[in-house]
Parts: sequence; structure tokens; C-alpha cells
Amino acid sequence: MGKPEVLRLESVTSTQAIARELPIGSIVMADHQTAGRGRLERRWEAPPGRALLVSFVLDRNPLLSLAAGVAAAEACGPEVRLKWPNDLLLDDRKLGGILVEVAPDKAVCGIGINLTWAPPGAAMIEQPRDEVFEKLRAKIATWSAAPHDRVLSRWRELSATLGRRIRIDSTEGLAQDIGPHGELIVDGRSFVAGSVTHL
Ligand code: BT5
Repeated sequence: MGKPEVLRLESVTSTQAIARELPIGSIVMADHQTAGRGRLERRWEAPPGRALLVSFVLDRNPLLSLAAGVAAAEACGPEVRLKWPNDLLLDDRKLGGILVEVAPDKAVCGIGINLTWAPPGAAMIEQPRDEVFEKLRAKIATWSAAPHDRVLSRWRELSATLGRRIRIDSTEGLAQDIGPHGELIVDGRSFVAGSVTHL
């Protein structure tokens, strides 16, 4: 593979699509996405220039999505909390989201953070994009390489989900903990994926 690249682009379909063609260590940032993606075919919306939209090409790591959540929360500020598996929350409203997609030889970690615009019911942080980006870049480097027990314990500290009653798929119960692989434990049952509602 060639040298890592850092690309700052105007308009792209999705930063994820460009990043997946690049070597580990590369970063793709864009002003606008015409087809920004969430998980499970959902859309990520942001008007041009109003959000941080970035994808990092990293080594595969089973806790990458939790590590990226910790990194992004720390980059955004002390009020930001995490909703399992990896939404960023400010005052209980969604500030940002994380999408990890894996290829055989790498993982592409996409992060969207609302800066000066948010859809109804969501949150924004009103901080300059380059400042948030530089903090995020440093935090991603640290947390994507951190020992798993540190990632898990920091995720627990930042969690808005643990200790709450939640619904996941069709189950309601108490979100008790996360397990060693980042799975959510609800009333003793483990969930590796799913959409959580805080009740
Ligand atoms: C996520 O998905 O939250 C992951 C979002 C990842 C976006 C980044 S941007 C850079 C990179 N390139 C991409 O194409 N994607 C990544 P999920 O948990 O599935 O949440 C998606 C849901 O969040 C949508 O169905 C909406 O309800 C909501 N949503 C969409 N845009 C939003 C926004 N700007 N702020 C808050 N919520 C939003």
C-alpha cells in the first residue's frame, strides 16, 4: 500500500467511500456529503460547511467503534456523553454519530459532528471545525491504540446508557454494563448490535 493521505475535499458522496480506497493512516474530510451514511442504510444529513465530516483509515480493532466514541466525546468537550453503541449526546440530544466499516485489511471509521446546524431535536457544539478536527485526530490516534480495558473503562465513565432503563430491539430492561467485546448487557442478556432508546 502507498503513503497515507490527508484529503480535505469540497463535495463527496460519502467520506467513507473515498477513505476505503486509501491506506491505513489516511484521513478524508469534506465540506459536504451528497449521500452521507449512518448505520443500517440510514442517512447522515448536514448542510454544506456546517458539520465536521471525517473518515479515518485505521487498523482493524474489535473495540474501534467504542474507542472512536470515547475519542470524539473527549474532542468535543466535557459535557458530551455516549449512547451505546456510539452516538454522541449533548443534553441527551444527538450531537454526532460514528460508523465503522471494515475491509479485510483495514477499518474505516466515519465521524459526523454537528457544529453550526442540527436537525430538529438534535444538538450542535458551535466550535470551529479545524479545532475540533485537530483534537479529534489526536484523540483517535490515542484511543484506537489504547489497551481494551482502558477503552472499556473510559467508555463506562462517559456513558449515558449504563444504569438507565432502555429499549433495545423489542427488549426493555436495565442497561447494566458493557462486556469485554463492547456488547451491551441488559438484564443479564448480551446484545452485540441494535438500536437503543433511553426510556
Ligand atoms: C450514525 O448512524 O449516527 C453514524 C453517522 C456517521 C456519519 C459520518 S459523517 C462522515 C462519515 N461519512 C459518512 O457517510 N458517514 C460518516 P446511525 O446511528 O444509524 O444514525 C443515523 C440517524 O441519525 C438517522 O437516521 C437520523 O435519524 C439521525 N441523523 C441524521 N443526521 C443527523 C445529524 N446531523 N444530527 C443528528 N442526528 C442525525
